Amino acid sequence: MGALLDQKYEKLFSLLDANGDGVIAEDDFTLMAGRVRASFSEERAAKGETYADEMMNYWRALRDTADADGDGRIDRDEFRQALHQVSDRFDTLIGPLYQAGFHLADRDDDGRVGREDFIAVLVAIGVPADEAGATFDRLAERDGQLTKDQLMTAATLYYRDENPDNAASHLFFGAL
Ligand SMILES: [Ca+2]
Ligand SMILES: [Ca+2]
Repeated sequence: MGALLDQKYEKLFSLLDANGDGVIAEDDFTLMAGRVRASFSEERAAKGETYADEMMNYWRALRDTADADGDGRIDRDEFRQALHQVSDRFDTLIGPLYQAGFHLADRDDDGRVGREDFIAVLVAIGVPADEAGATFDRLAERDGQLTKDQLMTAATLYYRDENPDNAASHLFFGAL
């Protein structure tokens, strides 16, 4: 695996280790799911639930792939190896999480997401607001809206792509 993918997976690890204890475990996902729910009003409670459910599905896929000794904890090395495998099944294991995130941010269900709503979702999973805003600005159209296709393309590249030219995707979760 190349250095760029390693850097991106390291970034993901630091976000997913929400309680910062150096391993990824179910409590990290419970914590993040709670933050996402807390960040969005009643109006989006159902979408927040779906997003939290997809987060847990993602966790289970990681655990089933990575946690060879079954202790429920995934360290950095296990995570890197597992993510490589899980990424090969992006459409079924990871894609649904990003789709749920998009729908959560798409407040009026018109298939486009504005800047503030995009930032709110990324902030809820631990990305600083200024970096989330920069991500949006790199990905969105000039009219200030992001489509699901744009989001899914960037997400797919994040997990798989090693071409340094695709910086808008590589910097999805902020600086590497
Ligand atoms: Ca942790
Ligand atoms: Ca919208």
